[in-house]
This record gives sequence, structure tokens and C-alpha cells, in this order.
Amino acid sequence: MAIDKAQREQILESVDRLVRDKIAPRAAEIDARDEFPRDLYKAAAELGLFGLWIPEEYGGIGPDMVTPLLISERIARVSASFSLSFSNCGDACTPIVIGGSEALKRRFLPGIAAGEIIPAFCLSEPGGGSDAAAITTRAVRDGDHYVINGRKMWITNGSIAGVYTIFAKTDPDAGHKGVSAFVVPRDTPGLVIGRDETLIGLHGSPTTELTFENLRVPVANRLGEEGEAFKIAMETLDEARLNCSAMALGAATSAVEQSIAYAKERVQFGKPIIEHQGLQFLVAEMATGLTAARALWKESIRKLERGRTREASVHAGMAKLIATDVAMRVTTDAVQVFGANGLSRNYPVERLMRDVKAFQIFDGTNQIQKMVIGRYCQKNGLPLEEGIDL
Ligand code: COS
Repeated sequence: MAIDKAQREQILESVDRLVRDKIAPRAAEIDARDEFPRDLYKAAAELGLFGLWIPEEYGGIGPDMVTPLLISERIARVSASFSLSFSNCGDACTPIVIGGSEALKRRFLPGIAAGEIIPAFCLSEPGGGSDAAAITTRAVRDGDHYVINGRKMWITNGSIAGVYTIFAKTDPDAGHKGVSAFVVPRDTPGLVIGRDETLIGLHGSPTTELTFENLRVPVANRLGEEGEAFKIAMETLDEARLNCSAMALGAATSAVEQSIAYAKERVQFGKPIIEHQGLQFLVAEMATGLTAARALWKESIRKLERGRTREASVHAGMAKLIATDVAMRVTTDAVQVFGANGLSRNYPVERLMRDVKAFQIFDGTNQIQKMVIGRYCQKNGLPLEEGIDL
């Protein structure tokens, strides 16, 4: 680990200041306007936060897996949308860090670390979302180039990125062994940036459609060997799932805290509503679900930090499943605690509820997580280590 505990504490303190002074006051406005907050991205860059995923020799201060997850969680307490804008940088630069040649790393990582180049991870397609090996974007070798044709959807930061990691089939008959990945700068002819979607939540985080029309990419821009990128995508998604959990838990923590505060203040039938058993039990269930999900998330981070094993990957899926389901439940319950006020945009809990829905779908739907967990159990039994950490 490039970062020690004291440095981590220092970084988190600077993040807390950024959250309090700059992100929190803007969160409702970002949601209402649905505009990417460039100024906040710049402010995060000035703190060096985008360098956390990137090794020092390429201009970063990492790689460090844990600190960015803790940052995502903290930012999501006030803005899940900006938390995604921050953390998607990690999801999108990880393939280059894992599989990029020395030249690719030197060319792109310093700009990403400085916040000057926003990266995008381009895997999902209209017909290949959950079934990642079924993508149909084609990359055909032509001398020392590949020619890429196809279409991608749901690409976070697609309209504002400076560099794209594009997953495409180099052998359409080889299943996951036919998937390769290419690093493509924004200004490459044939890279057509489509419109941003209007989502139910996460406003301010662009989600874009991309089309590739005879996009010519040098062979030198391929990540790893031909046909080896499915593993890069899967390893990237392991970390992305812990990050998705971080954002969900940040928003959920905020929802529970706000519910407790509101239920202590709001008086009905002559006493604060938290003293009515119906509300008290609801708050108790929210707090318990959240605490259990946070514990599993932390345990899963420790496992993945110790090594990219299949068991750690299954735990990341479990954390994502529980964290995002709990977040959906407690943010919905928070709206219930607030009553009619909860439905109003004058209170922030409705935004939390709209924002977290995406986390049950992003980075592999929760049904995909169950598939990954179930398959592992069928093959290897229960993924438990005896005697851990006690
Ligand atoms: N780490 C490393 N390698 C992995 C892996 C992981 N976490 N998971 C799978 N692999 C490898 C397998 O070992 C296998 O390689 P070998 O054939 O060499 O053994 C290969 O990848 C294929 O694995 P599998 O047979 O399990 O693939 P499937 O096509 O059946 O499905 C799932 C894999 C469902 C897990 C995958 O398609 C997936 O994660 N889908 C969701 C995609 C997603 O999250 N999309 C969100 C949008 S991107 S933000």
C-alpha cells in the first residue's frame, strides 16, 4: 500500500471539508439541473483524489483500494451523484492500470490522476448488459490497427470523457475468450458521442450512448493480449461492486440519520413520533439492516485487499447485493418516516431514494450477484473462512 494510515486520515479530513463546504451546498441544485459539476471535479482533483488509483510512477499517489471506497461513502452521504462522478474514475482507469502497456500508462494515467482527463469504461450494450460475454461490438484487425464498429449504452461519463476503454469482440465465435479491450482518445474519428439519458436519479452524472463507425485504433492501444479482456472487465467489476456498495451505504447512512433526527422532532398525538412503537420499530429495522450491511462491506474490502481470489469476488457480490438492497429499503422507509414531507423536493430523502435505485442495477444487477454467489456455492460450498479476525 502506497498510503499509510496517517495519510489516509489526512486525506479523509480534506474530503470531509470538501463535502461540507462545496458538495453539500450544491447537491440539490445538481439534482435539479442535471448538469455535471465540473467545478467540483476540479476541486476533487486539487486534493489529488484521482491519483489514489494510480501508481506514483504515473503521477498518482496509489494504488490504494481502500481510501477511494471510504471517500465514495462519505461523498454519497450528501450526493450519490457526485460520488459516482468521483469513483467512476477508478472503475474506468483500473483496466489501464491492470492491463495497459508501459506506453499506454505513461500516456494516459498522469492526465487521469490530475483530473484533466476523465476516463470512461465502455462494456454495456443494448443487447449485452448482464451477459457481458455476449457483446456484439466488433474489432477487426487491419494491419497495425483494429477497426471497431458497434454501439455502447449506459456509459457513465460517456459525454464528458477524454479517454474510453472499449470492450469489443475480436473473435465473435469464442465467447468470453473473444473479448478484447482498447484505449481510445475522445478525438478519434469514428467515435460518435450520443445523447445523455435522463435517469430516475443520479442527476448530474452523465449516462451516454456511444456509437463506433469504422473507429481505427492502433494495435498498441489494446489492453493485454487479444482475447484476454474479459478477465480485466471481471476484475475491474469486483472493485466496482465494492464501490457501488460504498455509494449505496453512504446514501443509506444519511437516510437513517435524517430519519432519526426527524422522528425525534416531529410531534404527533402529543409526543415525538419516534416514541410511537410503529416508528420506533421501523427506525430499529433501518439501523440494524444498515449496520449489518456496513459490516459485510468492510469484511469484503479486507478480503479483496488481501488478494483477487474468486472467494473475494463472491464476497464483493454479496456486499453489493446486501448494501444496495438495504439502501433501497431504508431510503424508501426514510420517505415513509417523513410522511408527506418525504415526497417533497424541499426535503432530501426523496432524492436519496431516487438515487440509490440505480445501485441495484449498476455493476451487475443484484440478480447477477445472486448468480455469481449461487454458482460459487454449487461448486465450492459456503465461502467462509474459519476464525477470521476474532
Ligand atoms: N475475476 C477473474 N476472472 C473471472 C471472474 C472474476 N471475478 N469472473 C469470471 N472470471 C473468468 C472465469 O474464470 C472464466 O475464465 P476461464 O474460462 O478462463 O476459466 C471467464 O471469466 C468466464 O466466466 P463465466 O463462465 O463465469 O462467465 P459467464 O459468461 O457465464 O458470466 C458473469 C459471467 C455473469 C459473472 C458476467 O457476465 C458478469 O459479471 N455480468 C455482469 C456484467 C456487469 O456487471 N455489467 C455491468 C455493466 S458494466 S459497469
